[in-house]
Amino acid sequence: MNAPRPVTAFIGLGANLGDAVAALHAACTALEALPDTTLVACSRLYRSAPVGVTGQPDYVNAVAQVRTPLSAESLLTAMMRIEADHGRHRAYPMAPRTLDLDLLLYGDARIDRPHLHVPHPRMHLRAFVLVPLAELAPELEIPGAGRVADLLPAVADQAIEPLSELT
Ligand code: PH2
Ligand code: MG
Ligand code: MG
Repeated sequence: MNAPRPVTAFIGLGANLGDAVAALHAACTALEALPDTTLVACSRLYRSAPVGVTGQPDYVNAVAQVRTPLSAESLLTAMMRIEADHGRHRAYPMAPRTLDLDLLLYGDARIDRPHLHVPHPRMHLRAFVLVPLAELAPELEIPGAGRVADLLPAVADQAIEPLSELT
């Protein structure tokens, strides 16, 4: 049987509990270590105000681009293992987290399964996804939502800033 053809996927990284910067760096390293997977790029790290929840610490967010022969399901399973390795507990929906990895895009696939929705259904509404993604792929078309750079103005009111270059 032929080896599966590699796909370009984008993964959103976030954390707002514990050493978030260290968790995001470690997550990028762990993504690169996945079978036959290349970490093509990782955006800068950003500090962002929590979206959709109140009374939580700011998040650190980034986006990683990988090239992988793993299926979307296998990639998701591997991402959940990386979250668990970093002490992720699912206390309640939207609870502060030590590491959150979200599969944003898997090639140009549109996937709707109970635990896997690709493109991520809210990614085009969130500055903490679009701003780091625009650093890597401003011209990228999000299936069903539009071009990344064109979606930025609508989220310009959401607080987000790059962390110092030294982190
Ligand atoms: N993740 C959430 C909910 N809200 N807000 C920011 N700024 N960054 C996140 O990663 C984030 C969020 C649920 O996963
Ligand atoms: Mg998330
Ligand atoms: Mg998640």
